[in-house]
Amino acid sequence: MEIIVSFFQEFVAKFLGQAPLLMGTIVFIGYLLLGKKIYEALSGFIKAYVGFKILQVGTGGLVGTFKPIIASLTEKFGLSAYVIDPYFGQTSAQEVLDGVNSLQFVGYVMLIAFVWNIILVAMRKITKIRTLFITGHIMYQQSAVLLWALYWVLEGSTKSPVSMLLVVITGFLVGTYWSVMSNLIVEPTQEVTDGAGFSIGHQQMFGAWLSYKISKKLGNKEHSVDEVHMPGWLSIFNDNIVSNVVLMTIFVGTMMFIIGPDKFNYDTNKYWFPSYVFETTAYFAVYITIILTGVRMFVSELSESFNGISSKLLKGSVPAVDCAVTFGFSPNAPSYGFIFGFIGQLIGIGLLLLIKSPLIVISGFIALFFDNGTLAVFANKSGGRKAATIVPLISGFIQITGSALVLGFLKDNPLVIGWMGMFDWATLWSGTTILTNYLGLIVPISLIILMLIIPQVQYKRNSKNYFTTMREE
Ligand code: ASC
Repeated sequence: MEIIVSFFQEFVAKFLGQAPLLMGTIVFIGYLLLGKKIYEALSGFIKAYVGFKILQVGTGGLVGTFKPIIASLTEKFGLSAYVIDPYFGQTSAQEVLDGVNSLQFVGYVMLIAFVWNIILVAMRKITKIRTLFITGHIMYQQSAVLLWALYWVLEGSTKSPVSMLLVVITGFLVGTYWSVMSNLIVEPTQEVTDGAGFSIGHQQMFGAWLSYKISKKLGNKEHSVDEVHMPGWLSIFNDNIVSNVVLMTIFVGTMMFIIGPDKFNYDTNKYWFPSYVFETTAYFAVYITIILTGVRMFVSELSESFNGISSKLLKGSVPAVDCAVTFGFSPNAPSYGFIFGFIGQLIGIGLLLLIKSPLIVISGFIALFFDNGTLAVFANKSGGRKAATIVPLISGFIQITGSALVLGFLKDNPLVIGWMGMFDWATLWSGTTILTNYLGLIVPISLIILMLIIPQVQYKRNSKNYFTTMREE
């Protein structure tokens, strides 16, 4: 077992966790299955690889530029607290599990979950699961955080290593979540991406589905955030570069002025503070444009070549990939998500301060932007601008309050510095952890069974297109 797990961990770290390599390989195999020449398949590999790398340059740039600004803002107000950010969640999990000699069990959880996902897809005639979750870094994060949370509420007081029973149940739980939730979001993702042939494998699959569904009632999808046709001089906002830069200059620029010039490490020989602020906020549009370029490149390869896999190898199956890929289909929605998500989070933080909550939770950029940005993309598709405003506002509030609730059960270990904070983690997993604290292992076990019913209901409702077009009628 040890050897299998260490081999698998290596496979995750160096292959599954390296999205460009993984995507390139999938494209390569897909093209070969479609009967293309080897040099055509190779050219597809290169474009998918480079396309995904470009996407990562964009997302990495956004995180690198804006994360420190959010951090300085909270520092300015003397808020030191738990941070909701996937890497803060992951670090807490690693530290706590390492403290009880159990870090290696994260690999076991991930292996069980991955194999379980493959089995569910292989048996898709019965299980109705079509999606293979392949976002490697998220697979690790989620396995680690869930193992930590369930361990702490069930076995934490023993201070002994995680029990094998819990490792196995967590593995099945995580694998069921990957399979069921990425499968749930197939149809909405097909609508959002105009049938690009992939699904989302990330931290807000349930949230994005919910967002897509309730947004139908919240607004009009014809009034898209990407087609704002303003009259007169306002028509400059019709361009997503202009609107992103203006919005971010007002919003993030204000934050930077509040933080003050002395807190920024910029070259005063090259910049006045306002020109530095403008350059920083303009980077938002720069990175969004980079993301769009990368997404277009890799999606066009993936959607064509995956036909080879879904027609020859795993009939009617789709890969579930990083949420940032959807940003390429709605360039304005992520900024709506970020801005209104931030306001929602501020209201949440305000509430915690007001009720003198024993613990304060503060925003991290990744949850703020990637999570709410994704929810806004799905909201916009079914409910336009109005939904893309309301959904992130509510989601931001939930991210703070839901995370504060679960941290109340986990904070007694001094190694804990934060929680994931993404929508599914502030709702589904926060709730599961709290219920497990009171009711025990029966909660995760029941959740596995309950989740597996969802694809059956989906299939009943849409059996005609379920394994073919994957689009709602
Ligand atoms: C996460 C996480 C990241 C980002 C990235 C968004 O949850 O761990 O690195 O979101 O996947 O593209």
